[in-house]
Amino acid sequence: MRLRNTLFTLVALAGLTACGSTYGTGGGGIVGGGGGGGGPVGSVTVGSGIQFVSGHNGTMNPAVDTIPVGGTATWTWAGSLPHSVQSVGSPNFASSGTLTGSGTYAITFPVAGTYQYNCAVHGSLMTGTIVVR
Ligand SMILES: [Cu+2]
Repeated sequence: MRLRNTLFTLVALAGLTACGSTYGTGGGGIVGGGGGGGGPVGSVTVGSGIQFVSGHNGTMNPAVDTIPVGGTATWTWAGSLPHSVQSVGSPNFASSGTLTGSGTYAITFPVAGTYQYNCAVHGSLMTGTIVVR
């Protein structure tokens, strides 16, 4: 009995690992925007000026959000300027191009670490950090 339960656990974990991968080399890792079912999340407003603004603590450039391992960060565009989200260094993640005015981008972070990002249009003028722990 005990062995059987252990096997079940291992199989379940293997399943999670296979499906739970987020940022990879390609576009995998983008979690569909909007919605947002349970669980803690990072929430960042993109714009309306040249800034990322944390929805948690109001920090900007860098906007600093701390989320738990496995948490999701969501960026929501506002304002009339074009912006994007792109990682600085690895792992690689990026919104699909530059958006203006509205739209969202979300990604799940399964591994603890400090992830810096900026905007492809505004570079070092517009930065943020996601701390995952
Ligand atoms: Cu920008």
